[in-house]
Amino acid sequence: MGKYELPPLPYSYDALEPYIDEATMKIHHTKHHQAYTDGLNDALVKINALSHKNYIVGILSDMATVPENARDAINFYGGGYENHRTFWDSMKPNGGGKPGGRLADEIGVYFGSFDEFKKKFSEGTVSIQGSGWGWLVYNQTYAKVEFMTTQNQTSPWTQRRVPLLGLDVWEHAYYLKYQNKRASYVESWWNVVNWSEVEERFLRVSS
Ligand code: MN3
Repeated sequence: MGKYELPPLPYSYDALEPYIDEATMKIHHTKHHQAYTDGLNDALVKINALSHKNYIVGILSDMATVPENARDAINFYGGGYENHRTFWDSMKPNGGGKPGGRLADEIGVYFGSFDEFKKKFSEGTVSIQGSGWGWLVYNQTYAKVEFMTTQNQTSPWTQRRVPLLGLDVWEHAYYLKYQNKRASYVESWWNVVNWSEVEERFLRVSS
């Protein structure tokens, strides 16, 4: 595995306006995501990356194999690297609406309805103490979709869950436009969700 590089955004910095502003997107991508990417590369050097050739998702899925002195760093920077990659791909201009197909059925089965899912996701994510992420994940052991939150940059992969949709509620993700109003940010964010991408992810891991 070579060095990780900051993945390009699949749209322009102002593409998610007015829901997520250009300045926030630019800083979030070029400064914060870059810092996680750099931190991941540094952490991999420390553990001798040659012995950990898997893509970061494979490493996060099997943290017990990571030397203890680097586990926190891999969890944080590796999680941050991969979480943000998932996050950018989970959004698009003119997004929003609802999922269709088999994912819509699954959400109906496990959350009751799309509206109940949305309520659970929003409330659970808004109420994270401090920094973290809200997730729609796939639990491959029980073959079901679930909502979960993680603290800081911990990835669902470390808990044997496949991330399908993730929402970053670190203040750096919304403070410029929404200040302390995390709930307003979360409510706006639904307008940029890229459901077709989330559906594809679900189909890849659930069949
Ligand atoms: Mn972030």
